[in-house]
Amino acid sequence: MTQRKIILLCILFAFVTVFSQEKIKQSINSNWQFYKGKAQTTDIENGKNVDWEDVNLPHSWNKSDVMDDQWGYYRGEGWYKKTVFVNPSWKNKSVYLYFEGASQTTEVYINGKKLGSHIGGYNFFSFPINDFLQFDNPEKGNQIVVKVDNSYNENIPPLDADFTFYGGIYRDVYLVATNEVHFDMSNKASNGVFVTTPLVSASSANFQLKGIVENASNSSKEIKITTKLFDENNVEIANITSDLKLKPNTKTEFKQLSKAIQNPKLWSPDQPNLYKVVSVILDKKTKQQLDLFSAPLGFRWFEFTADKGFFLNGKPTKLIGANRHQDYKDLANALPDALAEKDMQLIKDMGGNFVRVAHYPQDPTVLETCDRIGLLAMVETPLVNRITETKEFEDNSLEMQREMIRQSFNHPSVIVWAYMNEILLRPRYDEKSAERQTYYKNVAALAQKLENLTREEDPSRYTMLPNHGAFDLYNSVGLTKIPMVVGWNLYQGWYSGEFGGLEKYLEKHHQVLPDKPVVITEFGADADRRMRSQNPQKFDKTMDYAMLYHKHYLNAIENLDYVAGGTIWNLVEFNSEGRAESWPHMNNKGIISWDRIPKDAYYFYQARLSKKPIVSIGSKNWTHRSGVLASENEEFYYENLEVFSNENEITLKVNGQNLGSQKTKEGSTIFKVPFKNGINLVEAFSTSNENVKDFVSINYTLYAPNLNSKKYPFENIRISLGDKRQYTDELMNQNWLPEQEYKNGSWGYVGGQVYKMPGNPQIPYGTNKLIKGTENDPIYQTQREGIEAFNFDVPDGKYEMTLYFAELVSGNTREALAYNLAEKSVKEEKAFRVFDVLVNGELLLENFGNQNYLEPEKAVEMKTTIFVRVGKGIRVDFKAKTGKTILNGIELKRIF
Ligand code: GCB
Ligand code: CA
Repeated sequence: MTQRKIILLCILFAFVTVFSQEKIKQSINSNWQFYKGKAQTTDIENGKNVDWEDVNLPHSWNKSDVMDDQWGYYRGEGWYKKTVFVNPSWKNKSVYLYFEGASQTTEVYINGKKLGSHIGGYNFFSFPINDFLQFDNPEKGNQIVVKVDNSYNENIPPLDADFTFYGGIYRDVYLVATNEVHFDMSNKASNGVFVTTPLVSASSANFQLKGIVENASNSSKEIKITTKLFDENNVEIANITSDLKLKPNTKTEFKQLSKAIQNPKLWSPDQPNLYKVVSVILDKKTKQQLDLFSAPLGFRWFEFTADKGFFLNGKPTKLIGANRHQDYKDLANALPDALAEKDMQLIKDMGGNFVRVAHYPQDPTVLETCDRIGLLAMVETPLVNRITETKEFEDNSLEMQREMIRQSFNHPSVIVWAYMNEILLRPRYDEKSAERQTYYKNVAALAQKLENLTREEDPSRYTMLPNHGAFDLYNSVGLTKIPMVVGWNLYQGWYSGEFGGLEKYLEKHHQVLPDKPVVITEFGADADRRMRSQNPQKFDKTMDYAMLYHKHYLNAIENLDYVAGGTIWNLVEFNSEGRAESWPHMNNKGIISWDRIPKDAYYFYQARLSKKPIVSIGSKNWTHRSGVLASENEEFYYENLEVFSNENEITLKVNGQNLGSQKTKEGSTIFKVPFKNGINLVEAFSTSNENVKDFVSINYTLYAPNLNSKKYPFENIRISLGDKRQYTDELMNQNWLPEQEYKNGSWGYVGGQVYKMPGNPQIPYGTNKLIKGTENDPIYQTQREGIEAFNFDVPDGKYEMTLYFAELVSGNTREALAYNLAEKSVKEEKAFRVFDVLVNGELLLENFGNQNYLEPEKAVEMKTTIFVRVGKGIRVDFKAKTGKTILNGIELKRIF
């Protein structure tokens, strides 16, 4: 070997040792056995009386029972079992078993001995396992048994919330092995070293490390900790060393402060410049490298003010983004990391700069991604709606907050630690009772403890408490004074009042609490992507009403200087098993669907917030539509089509024809578009740059108002009774039209009223009850009561007609939903109705009603064929015998 080669090799070796001596981590996600149910630990260990199912992690046992027709989902025990084979060389290492999360209590056994347990469904946890492993018989391996339980527990938050408490080991699990001398692995599953930036300005900055080194060996050690800072090109910027003497079996604290770094590259959402902190423990005697710690470092400073909002690195910055729930269609909360990463990218691509990780800490990928792509973040512990006034509840709450802070400490994206969401929404005890007052005091006392703990754990960040819109209550209980920033979840124009109530509410905050910075931590409106209306109404759950809502809120957030920012509720649709909705079990306020398809509101925000040129045609995924012409002589059906864009002017082409150009205003412009029957190609582009464009093909079915039209020959039609919206059945891409009154030559109902459920003042018509036996709940949830007839003036021929019924009055009382304060539980009288249905004078259903087919809240669909002769058309008569007649939907199809 030449000398040059030797030098080269040495350099290579030095490089490799600096970067490769991190802890050994092995995920052990594959090939677990799972059993859902109660069991004895010994039976699980011996495999007796247990029907195993093969699963991989991440895993949840609530993937399907949260969406079925039964209320409730499995909340109980689940058992996992796996044999792990540890490297024989690990005998002289410290080995840990590390969980990124399991919901909600976990007990772990190894080789028949209890290893430990953890409380809480959303934080990481780990255990040292050396004393439990066997190394003598490597082929035998080590049996790990994990019992997870997601039962309700009055001492574990969250007690009650508008989301589903899925059970399972739903994040990654690892084995971790380190040398006996290592950075602390027993500090709440954090990485044992905490990085801060005591001084930061545009001209200079420094950083500090605080941590613990553990010596798990039986001999004393002399070590050197070398910490280096590298920039994005891996150029070394700073270097700190400390010498430590470690006694056998001890933990030793250390602290390092760097010199000032001149002109640091600052971290911000626009320029997420990340440095790398790398610390290495060196054995001074053997020169062996023992452990390595690494963390991202972003130099940034920030401030919340009560009059001018938020500042990042000295610049006024409006925080705008979204909340994120962690579940996904068909996966429950057990998502691959890539999907968590994708959600953050969706906020980024929308032009957002902020995420509220709510209502609980999430997968580590979330904050890793925020650091890297540039999103500011707030994270919170899941104390939601109410507390339990016990020492145990308090201890668990404080411990969760402590775990959260330590585990996510080294993420430059994090600027706020929060706790308690809408904690006064469902207080205990009678409103006027003395116990209620004591309860409020206890809530405030717990808040104060969480606040103190947070400030002590991390004085470098802000604290926040997000409340529901009951200003005076929170203020009088003291919850607006305790945190550094107050968050309000505001739904004016949705759950309550009008849009303008938002500004009034914020103005009140500003007047009464002139020194308290404010963020709108939630705002949103349900948007069922299957429902549209050209005349949207509050609470009709159409995509169109939600658009109006978001437009108002974004303007308010941008225009009010003292408002630091806002986070949309929610980035994504999420499961809330107990929700009665147009889409049962779902909260569809997400601006992206449960399977991550953006809705119009997403494109609207993108047009308003993104700096990239955007042109997006609205309602892109609504590809099959219907329209009723004013007369059969017309060629086109005119409908509004919105284009979202941050370009100045948009040109629209429909079926190759230029429809002209329109200026955009506040991120959008609405064209009145002539649609022909059949496929329409719509193209929109920026007038000044044709390459910034979008296109969509929309299949229109046009109906002539007269069903005997030669120009638009009748084929089929679907009508939802008691409804004002258009509905799309997603399975078949079929449209349902809103009802209309019968006119000669056309179709429609005769007589009756639109059904409206008592007890929910917000729903403009229909009900929100879950209708069993259908995926098309909205068709059944709306109804015409007391209907006398339904007519189709179709030409002669053979037809198939389907009638859709559901008894909406059940006599069951369901508790009003917690988050909807206007909703009341109403005890309904059980309905009793009997009626006949006649088709063209002949009895189709005799004495139809609750005593036979019409069971409460169940879909009843009935098909019949009709031969129409001598120009009589179809006349369906409904004749009441007892109670009122009903009809929920009707469909007609021509056979020949
Ligand atoms: C809220 C809650 C959130 C709910 C949301 C809603 O204020 O904080 O958990 O999901 O309202 O959609 O009702
Ligand atoms: Ca209906």
